[in-house]
Amino acid sequence: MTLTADPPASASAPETGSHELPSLLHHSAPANANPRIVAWVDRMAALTTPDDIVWVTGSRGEQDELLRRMVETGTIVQLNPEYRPYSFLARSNPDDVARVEARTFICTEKQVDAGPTNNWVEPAEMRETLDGLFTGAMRGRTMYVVPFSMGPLGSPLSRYGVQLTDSPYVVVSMGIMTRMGSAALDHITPSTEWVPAAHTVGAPLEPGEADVAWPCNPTKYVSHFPDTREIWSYGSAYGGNAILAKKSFALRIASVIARDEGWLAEHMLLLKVTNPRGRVFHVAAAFPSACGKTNFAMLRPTIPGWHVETIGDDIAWLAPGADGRLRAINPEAGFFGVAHGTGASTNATAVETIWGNTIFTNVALRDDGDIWWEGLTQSPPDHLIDWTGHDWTPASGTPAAHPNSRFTVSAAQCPSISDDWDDPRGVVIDAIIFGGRRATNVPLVAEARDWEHGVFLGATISSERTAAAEGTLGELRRDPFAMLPFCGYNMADYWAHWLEVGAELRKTGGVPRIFMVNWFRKGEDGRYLWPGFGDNGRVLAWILDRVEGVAPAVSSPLGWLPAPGAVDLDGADVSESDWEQLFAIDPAAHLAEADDAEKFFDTFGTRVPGAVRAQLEELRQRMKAA
Ligand code: GTP
Ligand code: SPV
Ligand code: MN
Repeated sequence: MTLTADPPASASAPETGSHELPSLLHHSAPANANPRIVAWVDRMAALTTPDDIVWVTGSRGEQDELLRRMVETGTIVQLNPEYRPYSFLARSNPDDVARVEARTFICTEKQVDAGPTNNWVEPAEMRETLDGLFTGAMRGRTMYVVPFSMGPLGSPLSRYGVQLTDSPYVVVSMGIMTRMGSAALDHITPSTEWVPAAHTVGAPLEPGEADVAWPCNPTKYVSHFPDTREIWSYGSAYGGNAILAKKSFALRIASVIARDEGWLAEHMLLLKVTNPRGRVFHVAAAFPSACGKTNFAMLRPTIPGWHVETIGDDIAWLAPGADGRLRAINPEAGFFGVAHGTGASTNATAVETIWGNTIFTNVALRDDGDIWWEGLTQSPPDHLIDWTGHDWTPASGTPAAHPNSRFTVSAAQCPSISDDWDDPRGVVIDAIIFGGRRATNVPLVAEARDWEHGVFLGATISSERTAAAEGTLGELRRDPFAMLPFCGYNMADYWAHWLEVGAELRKTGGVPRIFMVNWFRKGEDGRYLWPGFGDNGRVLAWILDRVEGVAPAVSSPLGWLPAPGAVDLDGADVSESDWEQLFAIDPAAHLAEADDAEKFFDTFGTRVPGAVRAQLEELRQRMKAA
């Protein structure tokens, strides 16, 4: 394992001798702290000039104190403990409500290494910009030093990082989402690789200036330096923009580490399934943001005999194990789940998970001090305080909760959490599923013909844009492997890497089967053709019966489809004609999609692997023959 190069002294210059550190800042590091972390913290403190530095331990007392102070400053309100014990509501600045993809950058030396799907700025230029923005950015605030582990502490699959932040909200969120604090710091020995992640809300305070509830800056940068494995984030305190362990580290930087080391860092949920015969399977599934990963990870199958347990809901790290099989861990320790639309009929497990000890962001506040959002219950309360802090009634005509409102809660609190969810060896993956949100063309389920075809299916996912990121809702866009906003390098190289990992696994017979699903196909009347949610267990059952070799399938131009009667629809509210429409293939529409996929591939030029191009040609041939 290689060592991380010393992070630069400031964004732009390898050394910063010019800033004098107040002496109090020199002495705040724990005695056992890695000297390179201490040196980096000192340099960043000299750049950002906070009033104070706190090394976060992760203790309960520390969390209490942070929450208490945030209540005092109005950043959060405590919910009624009778209904929602030890839980809080944060209302963000209305201009800071989702990931900012247009402000997310991959700064490689050469633009082609970031690829056409990433925003790119030359590293030296980005360092100069960030250096300017970070100068004095923490004035009047506390800089928190947040050591964290992604993955179980001490697991060979885990990786470490240290985030600096001036947002106590982010500290508490990191405490839920990662293994954070002294225990993580203890694991970062002088020979341990660790990723520095600098974060500021970009809202320095003048002496005596009163703070606002949700400090942030209209200027935003979420910048990544894959070559030096650094993250710098400026101006936002929301979700993936600010909880840098999540998308910035565990996907964008980790995907680069994974490419170099022969594993995969993916936007995937992980679940464990026990079938009626008692056989256990583990499944990884990639769906774009707000397309049902949390729902599927917490699935309660409506068909009897099938039992699902949760391992992760957003990110999976998959690595070929010593036994030649693909093993996966959930690198996170919590869920940052979509609140809006989550209710007893769609995800009862999530509703049970958030009984208490939960931070809610941008949901509505009930008069009794509990929370509410559209979809939590069938009918809304008569009066609420909406996510912007204003009075709301059902007549208001605006959403009470923001469509990207979220809950932050520990994974261990989930009633369906699997007992192997934090197994340091990871779980063996039996099937990989790709999905998207498609009103047309894409069938409910299909099985890839082989790994190469599966990589092609992943590479050509398109999906309707959701509220998880800023942009035009519903717009159809390519979202290969659900990684469009999260791949830290050229997406075409990433496809090549997937092909290589498959070739490696094939040598040992450990290559998992690949499937694609689409819960969102609509009829001509605009209604969903598939009931979804718990009924998705019927599709999962067919997938795992395929893995076991007991489910019949028929060949189609798109791959293997369920043979008539192979999916158990007993008790499902699906008409025969809806079922037919869910699998209808219109060759002309697919040929048009193939042309669109080719245009997309062409934006990557010669980097697209030959095997992926060949799959496109084969698809065309099959569609023309259909
Ligand atoms: P990120 O956390 O943003 O990565 O998203 P996620 O994929 O975990 O999203 P989540 O599971 O929270 O999905 C949110 C949206 O998908 C909600 O609006 C759900 O109601 C909807 N959804 C989930 N499963 C289904 C389904 O089977 N059918 C339909 N129609 N909607 C679904
Ligand atoms: C996503 O957008 O895919 C999320 C939410 O999981 S965030 O952490 O904000 O990126
Ligand atoms: Mn996500």
